[in-house]
Amino acid sequence: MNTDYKNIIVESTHEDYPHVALVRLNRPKVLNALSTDLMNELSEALINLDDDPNVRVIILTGNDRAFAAGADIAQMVEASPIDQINDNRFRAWQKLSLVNKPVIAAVNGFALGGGCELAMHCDLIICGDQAKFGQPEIKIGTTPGAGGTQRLTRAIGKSKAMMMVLTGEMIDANTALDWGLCAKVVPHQTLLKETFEVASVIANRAPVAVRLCKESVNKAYEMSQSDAIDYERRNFYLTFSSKDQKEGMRAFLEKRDPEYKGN
Ligand code: CO8
Repeated sequence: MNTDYKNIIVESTHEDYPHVALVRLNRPKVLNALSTDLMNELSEALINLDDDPNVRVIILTGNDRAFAAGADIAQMVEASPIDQINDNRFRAWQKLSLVNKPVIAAVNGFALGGGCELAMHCDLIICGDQAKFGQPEIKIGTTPGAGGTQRLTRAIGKSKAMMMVLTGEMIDANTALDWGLCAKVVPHQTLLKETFEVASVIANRAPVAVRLCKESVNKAYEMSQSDAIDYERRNFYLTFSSKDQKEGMRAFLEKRDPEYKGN
């Protein structure tokens, strides 16, 4: 594992929460603006954690002030379309979609523009009560570019997504909860602890089934419902080739806790 990152901090596993890794965006002076270098480091780190057999769940976070305030405006302001193409900035974003383990966004402060898109790239969002979400690109003369118009619309519906994208105004944590953008709002001081608790529940489930659940839920966005239900059923059948399925069901019948090995 490369620990020599300049824009992120990686903790492979947390001592109190085995199997849960933490990745922190770390450009505090610019509210964790998502430069190309940061995104390249992030995608490399997440792929490495995905390959690490000790890791079962990954938490992605920022700091108290910002999860991330968007793409790095200073890096983009004078760019031409060809500069944008040659920068290959979206290759890193595409790599994020290759991560098979659950990634939880723990959001305190601003999640704006690319920061909101990055949170939505994660499998679920838990936020502190001071968090603010928004797609403010319209205020600086551009549009969301890393999936914001699509993921936001699927998460909260057309009318609310239009309001956010066309006005560029932020919503607060409780609105994000009401609208279904995030799964849980917690006191901002305890965000990481609460997120680790959720992550460790998932980390104690059968890893193969966790992976297949993630795949099946994600198919809800990409396939017709009947095809996705068929896909889900095949994943259900597939779990019956795992030792963990036998362990899980036997443990239930024997009234003991299961011991999952990830096979
Ligand atoms: N890029 C670069 N620098 C930033 C960014 C950013 N996105 N956001 C904040 N900063 C910098 C500020 O310039 C400032 O730097 P300095 O201290 O040197 O002046 C520092 O961070 C602190 O920011 P503020 O002084 O502005 O702090 P405030 O508390 O007054 O305001 C806000 C906080 C409201 C978050 C404000 O900083 C803001 O509006 N930021 C910009 C938000 C924005 O427009 N985001 C969208 C960017 S475009 C985008 O994300 C497109 C995504 C498309 C693809 C993704 C590819 C990676």
